[in-house]
Amino acid sequence: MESNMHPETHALIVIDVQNDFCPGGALAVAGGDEIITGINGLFDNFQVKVLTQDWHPSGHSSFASSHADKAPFQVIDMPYGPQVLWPDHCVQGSQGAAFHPELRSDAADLVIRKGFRSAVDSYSAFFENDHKTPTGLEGYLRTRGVTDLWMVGLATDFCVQYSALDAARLGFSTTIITDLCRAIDMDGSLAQAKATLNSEGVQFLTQPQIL
Ligand code: VGL
Ligand code: ZN
Repeated sequence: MESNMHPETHALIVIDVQNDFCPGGALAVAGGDEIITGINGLFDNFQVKVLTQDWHPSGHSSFASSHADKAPFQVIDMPYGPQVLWPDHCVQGSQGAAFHPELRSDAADLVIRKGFRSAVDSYSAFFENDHKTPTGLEGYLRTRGVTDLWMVGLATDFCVQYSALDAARLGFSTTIITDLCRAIDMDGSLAQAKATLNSEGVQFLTQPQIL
């Protein structure tokens, strides 16, 4: 066992490192592929490894194309609150929904899919955007005795942020490894995310600080 191996109470949570969020993809995040080598290295330091996968049916309600006269990145009111509309992305079974081919996805213990209900989006790995419907990840982590989460992936200001906020609120000690994330950053969303995460007790570290 490596000397810098985390205990089995710690989990690495890799958020949405999928083709559509990487350069060339339908909802590309700038530099999204730059984090993959670092994430691959981290798999060797964690005994609990979870990947999330954004996994939408075609015609999903978060797609601008599902709404008349709406364009990507506009915001609409859904029954559960405001919802940003996105280009069609991560359609179930598509190449865009697949993990980036360089990600060591075979190393994962669990792949948790989210956003598969047509009427509600799911940014967080724990709850859908109604903040009520669970994905099941909390139960998985608790039954494995996990208490501390280390989060990396895409995008810092959307799925990473909402996953980390829910994790902290559920009582997990939660750290975002900032240099192994990349942001969409629309209308100041990254600065807003950092402020909210700080106020909810989520910690920020960089990969060199944890190795
Ligand atoms: C994400 C927008 C839409 C993400 C997923 O992974 O951050 N963002 N779906
Ligand atoms: Zn999505």
